[in-house]
Amino acid sequence: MARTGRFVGCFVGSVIGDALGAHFEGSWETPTLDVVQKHTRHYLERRHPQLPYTDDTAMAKVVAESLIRCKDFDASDMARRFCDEYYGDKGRGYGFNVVTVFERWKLGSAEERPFEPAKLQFGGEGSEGNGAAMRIAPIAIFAYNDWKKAAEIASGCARLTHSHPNGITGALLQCRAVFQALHANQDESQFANAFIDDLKKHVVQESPGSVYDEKLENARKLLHQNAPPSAGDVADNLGNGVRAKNSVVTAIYAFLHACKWSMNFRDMIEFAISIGGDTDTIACMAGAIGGGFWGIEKIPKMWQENVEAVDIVSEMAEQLSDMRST
Ligand code: R7I
Ligand code: MG
Ligand code: MG
Repeated sequence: MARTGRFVGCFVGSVIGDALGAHFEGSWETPTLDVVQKHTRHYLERRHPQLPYTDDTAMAKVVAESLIRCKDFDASDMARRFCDEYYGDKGRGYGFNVVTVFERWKLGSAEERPFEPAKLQFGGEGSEGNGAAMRIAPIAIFAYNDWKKAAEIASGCARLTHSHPNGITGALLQCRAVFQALHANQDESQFANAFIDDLKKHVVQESPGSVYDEKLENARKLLHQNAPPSAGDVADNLGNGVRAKNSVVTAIYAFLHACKWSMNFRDMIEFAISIGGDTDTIACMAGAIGGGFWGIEKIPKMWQENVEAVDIVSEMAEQLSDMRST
């Protein structure tokens, strides 16, 4: 498959996961797969008014715009753009606390001290929300041929809003998962172990004592089961919450689960949403990995038609990948 199809699939996959998953985000009751499919398949039948994306995509678009304009990571530029995006379009369902970072930037620190507001979050501990991980896809596309560069940008971009180590490592894990998916051999259907080993080698070993080691081992155990675990088992073992430690490995698992059990992009997104909790973000992150692996051709056309901004992010993915191609 042409590599462009993977880049476009990656960004589009993340937006589709976000928009389809948003309907169930934070539902009191976890939706059953049947209930999820009633929602998602409605958007496969015919054209509808487009489903809106949420903050996950709003922020990823900003990351892409800033990289395209600056041709590299520029913390002040990205902070200013996050701030402008939020104040221009507040109703996208942003995390409760990240808004404080935007407020402080607006008071004047975006240009001079872009990293300072994030350090004040949660009494100085920094946020460990999944907001840095959910917006990582454009970085993996931009630096797809250079992991060191991808990790450097992912870490800088994360620290703008999430200074807690779990927030940053979560973003790096998701970045490495997307990076791997963009490079993976399509014929490899049995690669779960190698995929997890790679994440440990490139990300977790760099952050000793991180909670992610245990999470990845839990994911490995689930993947070794003889029958597919239920979405409820996945939520119990890996989490489904808004903190990065409770959702990043969950999304990575959803992708590996789909590979192991011969599911396609559609099935993976529906399974990811049925895990419940932070459904837009888990499906968004799984969508970026799966979309990067299977490519745009394998993402249902009607979902592409029925989700907002798919055309915009497709164009961005092409631009980002062209910038550093060798
Ligand atoms: O991480 P963030 O951008 O939120 C992203 C989530 C996604 O699900 C989006 O779809 C959207 O719905 O929001 O925003 P933050 O406000 O930094 O973090 C999100 C939430 O995580 C916070 O509001 C807290 O509930 C929780 N959280 C923490 N709670 C206690 N202590 C994050 N870090 C901490 C912490 O250190
Ligand atoms: Mg959201
Ligand atoms: Mg969410």
